[in-house]
Amino acid sequence: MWCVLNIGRFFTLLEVSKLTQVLADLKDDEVLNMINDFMNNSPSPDGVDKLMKSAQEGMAIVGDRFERGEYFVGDLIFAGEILADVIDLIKPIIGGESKHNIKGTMVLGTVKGDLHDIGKNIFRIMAIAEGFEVHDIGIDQPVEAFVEKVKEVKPDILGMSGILTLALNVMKNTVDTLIEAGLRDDLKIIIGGNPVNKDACEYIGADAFTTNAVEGLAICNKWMKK
Ligand code: B12
Repeated sequence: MWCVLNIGRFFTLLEVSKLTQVLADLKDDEVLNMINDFMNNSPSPDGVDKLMKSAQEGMAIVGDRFERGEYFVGDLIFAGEILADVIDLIKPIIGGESKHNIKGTMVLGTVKGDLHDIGKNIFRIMAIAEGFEVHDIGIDQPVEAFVEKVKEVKPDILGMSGILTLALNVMKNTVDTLIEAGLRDDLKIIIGGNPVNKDACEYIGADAFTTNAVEGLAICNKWMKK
């Protein structure tokens, strides 16, 4: 009941689990057909949130199959391409024109050693649509690149993305270097991606963490109201 009511007109519980499954099975045509149907049926914000979560669950299954040796790197690449196509299709409802008044400024990037950028890009699209000025420095970015950009832009928020476990140490080094450079005090830091959690957040010295772009945006919005 809960799912059917909250998910929007078309995207029922059944379709959500089906999306997870067809994405996990790398059935690109079926995934894109489902997304087109979704877009043609007045999607609600809640529906978009559920879609995103089920896509993430599908990708987690792809990752599990890769770990078990059932999928190979080529399958990871293909899964990434399918998800990128999904993001393109839903961009009109998760993104759009930036709001007229800039709500805040943000530096964003994926840390050194990590090439994953789909999650970061989703967050960027949403943050821009929400009225943030986002300086996305890209993937595989060393500590110095973050520090230099923070020095240059003086953002309200720094967002670091990392999907590999190794990203956590790079995030910590970045925060430590920002402290040494005297750039930490006026900066809010949020970390996002698969391996982040409360312990990692404390270890890194970030202000917040999330594995969900919608939640991340809500946190950033709250910071800008204070
Ligand atoms: C697709 C994929 C790839 C693609 C990425 C394509 C791309 N352009 O991003 C490619 C093929 C490049 C790839 C490569 C590799 N991958 Co890979 N990959 C994945 C996979 C299947 C999906 C990742 C994804 O897009 N998820 C969907 C997005 C939407 O979710 P997300 O990233 O978590 O983002 C959401 C939130 O976290 C949040 N968010 C993300 N960033 C930020 C930032 C901020 C500031 C905020 C607020 C929020 C936020 O918003 C998003 C939306 O809600 C994952 C499995 C998984 N469980 O995630 C493995 C996975 C991450 N990969 C893995 C591995 C091992 C690799 C390789 C080492 C494989 C190899 N042998 O070459 C390489 C490493 C390359 C490198 N140096 O980075 C492992 C990582 C293991 C680990 N613990 O470190 C995983 C977990 C698979 C597994 N289970 O083994 N991969």
